Amino acid sequence: MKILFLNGPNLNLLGQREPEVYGRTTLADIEAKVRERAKKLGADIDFRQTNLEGELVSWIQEAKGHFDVIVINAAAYTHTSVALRDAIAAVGLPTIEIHLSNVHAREEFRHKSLIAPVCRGQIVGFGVNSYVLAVEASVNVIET
Ligand code: CA2
Repeated sequence: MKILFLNGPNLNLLGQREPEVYGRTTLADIEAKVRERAKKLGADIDFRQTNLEGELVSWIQEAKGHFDVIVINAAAYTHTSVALRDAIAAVGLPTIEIHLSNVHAREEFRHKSLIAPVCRGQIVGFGVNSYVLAVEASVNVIET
């Protein structure tokens, strides 16, 4: 079982800026929690972050044949990127959309996800645990 975790723009700032919104946990802390859960469930993890939309598109395209599931926190690109949506649809790998915050309880522009219709499901609003829950959802998707 191989799961590709993709993180979009500004998530490298987690734990360093706006702790009142996003908490004090860093992306490295999140990765460690994901790896811990994945190890227990027997899954391999690749965990990446980029601020570049095109890099996310390339990573999604390259995932075919190498990963069973993609988990993506596309950050702000969630709400803007037709390119990401097209890449997810084109590659056809089961993809799970995640967010730390409950995007539906925030500004209206965050209520719309362009990638949601081409994803298997969404996990939003559980903070760091959204990532851990995504490991469990991925294993479930692979096994069923
Ligand atoms: O809740 C999430 O996980 C989001 O994907 C986070 C994005 C936001 O644009 C989405 O609407 C919801 C923002 C990530 C930026 O992270 C920062 C971390 C620290 C300081 C500033 C931004």
